[in-house]
Amino acid sequence: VKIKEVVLHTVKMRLIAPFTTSFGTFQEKHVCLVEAIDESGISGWGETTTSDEPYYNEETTHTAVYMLKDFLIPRIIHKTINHPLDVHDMLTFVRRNQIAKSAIETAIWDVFAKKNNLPLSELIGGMKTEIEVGKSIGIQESPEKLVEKVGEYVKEGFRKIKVKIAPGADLDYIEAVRKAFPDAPLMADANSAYTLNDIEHLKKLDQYNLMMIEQPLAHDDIIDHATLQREIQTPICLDESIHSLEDARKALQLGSCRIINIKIGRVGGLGEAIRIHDLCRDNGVPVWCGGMLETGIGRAHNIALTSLSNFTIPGDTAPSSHYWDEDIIEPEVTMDLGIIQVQSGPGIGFEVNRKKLEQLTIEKERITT
Ligand code: OSB
Ligand code: MG
Repeated sequence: VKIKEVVLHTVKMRLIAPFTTSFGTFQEKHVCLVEAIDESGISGWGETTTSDEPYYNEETTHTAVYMLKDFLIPRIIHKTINHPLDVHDMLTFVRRNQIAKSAIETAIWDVFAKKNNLPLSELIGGMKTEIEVGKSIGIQESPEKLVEKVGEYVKEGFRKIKVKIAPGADLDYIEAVRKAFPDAPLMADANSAYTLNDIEHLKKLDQYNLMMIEQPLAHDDIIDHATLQREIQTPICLDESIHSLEDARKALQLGSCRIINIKIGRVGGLGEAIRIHDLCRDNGVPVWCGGMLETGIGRAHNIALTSLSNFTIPGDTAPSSHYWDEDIIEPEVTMDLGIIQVQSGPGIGFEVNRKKLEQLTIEKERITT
C-alpha cells in the first residue's frame, strides 16, 4: 500500500449523557477522523480516541492532530508499506503519542484490508463471528441511582457491568449493586484514584466477588500494583499503565496484574494490540478490549480486534445508541442481548456517512506531502 493523501476530519460530538470518571466528566468531545487514501483511491479510516483534556493520558485531540500533521503523516505518505504491521516501527522515532500513531495506523489497516477484499477481523486472524459486550457506567449521584442503571443494562443483556469508582463513591456503591444483583458479572474501574495508603480500604472490595479492579493506582505505575496484587484477592486489570508490548511484558513479569485491558489507541495501534494479545495468550492471561467513548470508526476497529481468541472477557464496546443520537457510520453498531456481530464486509465493514460527517466537521485538512 502507498498512501497518497490523508484527510483529517475534526468533528465535534456530543454524548447522549454525561459520563463521569474519577478524573472528570465527558460530554462534548472533539475527535479527529483520519481518512487515508491510497494510490488506487481506496479510503481507510482511523480515529483519535483522544479526549479534549489530558486527564486520562497526556494526549488531547489537539496534540494528536499536531503530531499527525507535523511528524507522523510525513513519515508514511508516499512510502511503500508492505504490511500494516510495519507501520508501528515506522513511527517509533516519535516518543509516545500512542493515540496519534494509532489513528493513522488503524486507517492503513482498513485500506490494506479493503485492498485485499478481506474483513479486518479476518486479516488479523480473528476467528469469532460474534463478540460479547459489557457496559461501562460512569459515577452516579447515589448508590440507588447506580442500582437502577445496572438494572437497565442487565435487562438489556450486557455480559459484563463495569462501575466507575473513586474515593467517596466506592464501597457503598459496589455493595448496593452486589446486593441487588448477587450474580451479575461485575467489575470496578478506579482510573488511578488510589494509592498504596488505601490498601486496607481496597481489601474490603474482596468481599464483593468482583471480576477485577481496573487501574486502582497511579497511571504510570506497575511496581505498586504488584505490591497491591499480592495483598488483595480481586484480580487487578491494568489500563492506563500499559502503552506497549514491553510494558505488558514487564507487568506480567512483576505480577502487577492478572488481566489486561487492551485499547488500540493507548498502545499505539492495532499491530501492538495484537502483539499484546498474543503475549497474554501465551502466558495464560485473559484480555478484553477497553473503550474510549469512540465514534463508530473506533468502535469498528475494537470489534475487529475483539474477534481474536484470547479476548475471553467482554469488552466496553457498547452499541452506538449508548453514546450518540446518530453515529457517523452505516449501519450503526447494534447489539442483541449482549452480542455484537463481527462485520463480514471488507475493511472495518461499515460505511462512513459522509453527510453526517460534513455536518459534524469543524475543521478539515488535506495532507498530500
Ligand atoms: O478507563 O476505560 C476507561 C472512557 C474514557 C476514558 C477512559 C475510560 C473510559 C471508559 C468508557 O470506561 C468505556 C466506553 O467506551 O464505553
Ligand atoms: Mg479504564
